[in-house]
Amino acid sequence: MMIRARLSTLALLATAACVSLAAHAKSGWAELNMTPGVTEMSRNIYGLHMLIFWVCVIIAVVVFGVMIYSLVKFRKSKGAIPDVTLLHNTKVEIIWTAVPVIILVAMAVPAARTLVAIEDTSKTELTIKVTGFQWGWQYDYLDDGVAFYSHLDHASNAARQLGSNIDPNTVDNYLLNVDYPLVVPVGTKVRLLITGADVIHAWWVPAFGVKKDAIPGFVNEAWFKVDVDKPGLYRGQCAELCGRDHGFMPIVVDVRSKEGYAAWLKATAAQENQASAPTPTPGDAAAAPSAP
Ligand SMILES: [Cu+2]
Repeated sequence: MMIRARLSTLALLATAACVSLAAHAKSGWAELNMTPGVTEMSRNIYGLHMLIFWVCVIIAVVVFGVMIYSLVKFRKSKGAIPDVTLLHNTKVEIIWTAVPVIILVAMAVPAARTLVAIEDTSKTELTIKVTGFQWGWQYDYLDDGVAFYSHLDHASNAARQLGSNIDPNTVDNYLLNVDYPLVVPVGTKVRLLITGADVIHAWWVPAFGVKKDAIPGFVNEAWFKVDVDKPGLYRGQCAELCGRDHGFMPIVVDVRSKEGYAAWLKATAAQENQASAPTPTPGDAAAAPSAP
């Protein structure tokens, strides 16, 4: 009776799992998986992830298959009697040691190759310093003298306030939008120098396959090169719990055509120069030492 009750509970759980999986299948399997992204590197990472996922699936099917078959076929109630001559078998032990070692080495080779490529920041064409702070990001175009802060956008910030009475569902890209996105050109190897101003943050944009810690006192490097035919807006978030407003410091990257980027850079540089130009004020004149 006890066993039958347990079996029916198991069957119920299995049915529930199937139903929830079917519901997900309807909304698309892609939602459950990593994104292949929009860079060659993100596709490599995705390919590696799928390769190792399927290796794990095959191993699980074989191992659990043999185990379940043995449990059912040779159970005590069927009168199975252990064969003592099978308690030790050197040949079998060598096989089940060697096979996993070969599989592990075979997986380590492509993984190591991809890891080395991720760290290869040579021949970059554009360098941007990224500083995480509580709570936002600062982008500093080191070669072009353009720098600005990027915060959570106004609409999300208003809706998130306690008692705002604004339905978050009415806000586009709620908590995933910023006032000033990072702007980069397509088809360009962009190097990021990532650091932190106060505590540890992490700059994470899944579509680029980039996730790097922003640590005060350290400069971490990362790079990405967006496909020429994939301009657009890409979103990410801080990926290191950094304090009260950790959930309110999203990342938006605006990937533009090379011409579009050049125009943006020119306009932004002009705007920033104008803003920082010293303008004499009456107060300054009064404070200046007067001629005797
Ligand atoms: Cu954070």
